[in-house]
Amino acid sequence: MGKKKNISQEKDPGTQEKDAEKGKPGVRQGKHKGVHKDVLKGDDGVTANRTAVKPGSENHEAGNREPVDTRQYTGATRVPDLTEGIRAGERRALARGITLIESTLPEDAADARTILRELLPDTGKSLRIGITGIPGVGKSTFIEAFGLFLIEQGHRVAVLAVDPSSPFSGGSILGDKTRMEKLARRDEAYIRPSPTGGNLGGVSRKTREAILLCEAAGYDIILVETVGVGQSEYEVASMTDLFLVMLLPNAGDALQGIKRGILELADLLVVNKADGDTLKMAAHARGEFEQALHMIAPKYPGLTAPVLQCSALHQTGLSEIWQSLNERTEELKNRSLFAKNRRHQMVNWARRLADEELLRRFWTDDATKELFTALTARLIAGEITPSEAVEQLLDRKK
Ligand SMILES: Nc1nc2c(ncn2[C@@H]2O[C@H](COP(=O)(O)OP(=O)(O)OP(=O)(O)O)[C@@H](O)[C@H]2O)c(=O)[nH]1
Ligand SMILES: [Mg+2]
Repeated sequence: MGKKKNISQEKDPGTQEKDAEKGKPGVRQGKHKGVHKDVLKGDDGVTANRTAVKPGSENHEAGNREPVDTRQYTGATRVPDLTEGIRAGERRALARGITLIESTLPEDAADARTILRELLPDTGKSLRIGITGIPGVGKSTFIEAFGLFLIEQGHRVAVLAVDPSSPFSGGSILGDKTRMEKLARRDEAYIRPSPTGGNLGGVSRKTREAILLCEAAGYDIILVETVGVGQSEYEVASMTDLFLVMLLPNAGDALQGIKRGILELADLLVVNKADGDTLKMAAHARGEFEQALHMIAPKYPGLTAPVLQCSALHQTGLSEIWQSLNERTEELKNRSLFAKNRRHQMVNWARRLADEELLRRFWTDDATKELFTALTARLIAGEITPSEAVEQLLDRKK
């Protein structure tokens, strides 16, 4: 572990978040550095005092934190009770387990790893569905309607989100908890706000691990929502079995600014708001999207994604969507693509974690930091080129 620098002062959470957004490497400051407390509505519906990790503080700075006593929210009982509670489907245990995963304190990280390892045999049994679409397309309305529909079919549904732009208070899914009121009230549903880690990699990791815990807790359908900021759709597509892209019924605007790459990842396209004045438009849009899909490479050769329409508001078209997702799943399983996709996802993810850990270790190494400072001075003085600096940095030659 390298020398630690005090960069950010202890501030009110709002300021800390702003700094994190600006990309300042917020590092230790007294006992709570890198961490702030906030009061959140717990997943069990109880307002709990949660210690939250400051957004944007993982990655390179991950090792630069002193432990903060987290037992106030994770409970004095740790690993064995939590694993058992999660396995028994206790919401409170699940919420605490995920909170542990989201923490970046070293002691919590060790516990989180143990829990994940213990629960590994209980994971993997769900259908993981990613949902994306531009703001206002109706994702939240859809998830509430579809979630309730799935519960009626006898399923247990967990809703997670990857939304790196969502800070503590204003995150879409956090607000959605009130919008998904009916779903949130059901025992068969579990809705978790987007993790608060500011960078996409961090949010992605936490969501991936949260999926596993939800599976161990018996949720057999996991819905992962993303509004599609930056690369987040790719992240969600790379952690789910099926990827659903929601679209607005304005056909004229053919692709609605949707990235072409996103359509290539889609297992199903759904034109929402097929109701009232926009019903006709939706039907027309559906045709247009079908045509558009023929011009792009499908996610799996020979398996063009279907295009359906629905009204999340009036709960129509939901059973067709569910049927289509089931048919797609069957098809993928018949072609052995379902398991293959998961294997790929797992291996790619392990590789990415390795990449991140290597970078972190590299940049927190004292000798590297020292040499980099020296090289920076020489760079600025025009004595060496950037590539020479890199060569020296990697070979550690002065
Ligand atoms: N007519 C109609 N309106 C809908 C439908 N689905 C959603 N809406 C409305 O569209 C608006 C946006 O819906 P949301 O569910 O909040 O959309 P979202 O995609 O979650 O939006 P963000 O969270 O901002 O990304 C709301 O006013 C909804 O009532 C639908 O099927 N038909
Ligand atoms: Mg929403």
